[in-house]
Amino acid sequence: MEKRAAFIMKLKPGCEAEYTRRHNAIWPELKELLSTSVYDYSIFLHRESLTLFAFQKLKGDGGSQDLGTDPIVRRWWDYMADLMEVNPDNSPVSIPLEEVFHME
Ligand code: RM4
Repeated sequence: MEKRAAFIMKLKPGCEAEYTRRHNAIWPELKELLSTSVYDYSIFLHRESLTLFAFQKLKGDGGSQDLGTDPIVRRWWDYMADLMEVNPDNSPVSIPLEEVFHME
């Protein structure tokens, strides 16, 4: 059975354009690493609340937010920390969501 995950993150005010710009130029090495764990990965923005909604399908048990031990992800999180609400270690505050409906 296909595994899916979704979570929300928070953008800082005035950072919308830069967040999109940096993601449009995502590092190839990060994309390659993410692809080992997830696919069909999208992040949507709710502008009014600056809430980022992330959806991804899982190749195994973990998702993108479980890759924090990898130096590439650490470097990316440090790079993005000025744009987002983050934890003390610069990982983005990520709130997992519960799937309540799915239709193939
Ligand atoms: C997000 C956040 C996530 C990462 C994506 C690519 O802003 O840093 O952890 O998987 O970018």
